[in-house]
Amino acid sequence: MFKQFNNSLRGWTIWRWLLLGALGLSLMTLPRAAFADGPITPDFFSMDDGGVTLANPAFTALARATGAPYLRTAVYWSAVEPTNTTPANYNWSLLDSYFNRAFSADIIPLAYVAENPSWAANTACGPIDTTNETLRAEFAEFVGALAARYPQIKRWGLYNESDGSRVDLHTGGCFGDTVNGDLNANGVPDYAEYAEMAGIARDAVHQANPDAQLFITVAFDDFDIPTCPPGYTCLPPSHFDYHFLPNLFQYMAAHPRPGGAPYADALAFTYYDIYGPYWERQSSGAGSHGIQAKAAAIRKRMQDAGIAMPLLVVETGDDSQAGWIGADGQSRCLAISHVRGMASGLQLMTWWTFVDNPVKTWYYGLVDVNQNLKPSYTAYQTLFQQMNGWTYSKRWEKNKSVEAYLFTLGGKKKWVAWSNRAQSDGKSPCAYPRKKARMNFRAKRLSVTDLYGNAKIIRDNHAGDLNPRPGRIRLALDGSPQYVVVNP
Ligand SMILES: [Ca+2]
Ligand SMILES: [Ca+2]
Ligand SMILES: [Ca+2]
Repeated sequence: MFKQFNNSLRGWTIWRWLLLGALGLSLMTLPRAAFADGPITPDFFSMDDGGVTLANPAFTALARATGAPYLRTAVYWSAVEPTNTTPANYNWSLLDSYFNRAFSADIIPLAYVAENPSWAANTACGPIDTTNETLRAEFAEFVGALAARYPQIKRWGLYNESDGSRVDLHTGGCFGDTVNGDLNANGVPDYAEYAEMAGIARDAVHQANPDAQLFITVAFDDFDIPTCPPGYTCLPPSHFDYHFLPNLFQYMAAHPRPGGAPYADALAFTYYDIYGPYWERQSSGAGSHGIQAKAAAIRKRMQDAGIAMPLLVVETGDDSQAGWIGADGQSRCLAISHVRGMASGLQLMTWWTFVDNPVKTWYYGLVDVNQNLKPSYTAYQTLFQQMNGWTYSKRWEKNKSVEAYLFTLGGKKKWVAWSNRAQSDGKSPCAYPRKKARMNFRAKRLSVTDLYGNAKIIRDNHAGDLNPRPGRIRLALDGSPQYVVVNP
């Protein structure tokens, strides 16, 4: 997260706001990269609980009505096992109560483990001593007990933004210490201990629930000054270690696990569009946009190390009260980032957060604290309804004019398209209204749904068709994605 976090605790959760033949000249069709197979399903859609959503039945109902089945929540080890004991004696009551609210509302917690108890580690956010077999067993016992107790939960995360380099900022993970890289002073680099803990947690999760998976998490942005890469703007309080992720991959590659088992089933990262232009400028980001460029940068590092893991996003969001974003800009960013993520083969994306946090002056929510729906709420519902069941096919671009993604379902073709004539001034490029552009379709009719779900039919050579040629329909685009079904 690019903003400084000063998370206070609330209970055991983190208060974490924590063409069809597109026609025209100078067209470029880009090849499909290594994408996830199959259609977009509800499993793709997640939002951040923020420590408040499941606590309130009205918020919970609103969250579920977006279509997204997941709410990301933290599980504090320190709250469940404040003193070392056995699972039968854990403090399950708060967690049970919070998770049962989710289950009864047909919501699945996207849960991640955080906050070490003081008996297990010398920091809440960093490593246990992974050279200590007893502590390894205690950690396995805890994670295994969680996975066994909540079999509905199919994805378990390990800390938040583990590459954090500052204990004091309390962002949920601090394995990226750049002072000596060894917060627990056991002579083992903390990135190696994160890998070890992932391996332990993965085994424990799989043993307790063969259907469940373990993901690891990094920010891999907002880099700190000691590790700041060339061309990146690193300003205080930036606090993520640029070297953590490549070090982690190299450790995993150099230390194969028994039987060739992976250290984790997936890698989660956080994404904020202000960082998109940096990733687009990297060689790995050539030809991709925003979140795609960051995914490509991570995949490049995995490839360099000789390992492979699916990717998911556990935070992406934009603040509707930021002057350069606004309510409509937030909606545009939501749709653009998600569709780009679908085209990148991400397993899941999490909108951060579902509810505003005015205490922190964070207005990333789809709803405000009074349960009023923001325009972005409708944009999310529309995105879900439009994309659920559709399979990504290809991207189509008209250089400096159109950015469009083709999805298919039952022989039908749906484009999600917007103008790519964006400004670039160091802010979130996804938010801008963008200059007008046009896209041509070989069609007799188009069903066009706007960002907020307003639908219309455009017939060849009738109102809305900007192309007088029969059999061709030309549609006006701007910065707001439109969902276009060809000959519906
Ligand atoms: Ca124990
Ligand atoms: Ca260490
Ligand atoms: Ca026409």
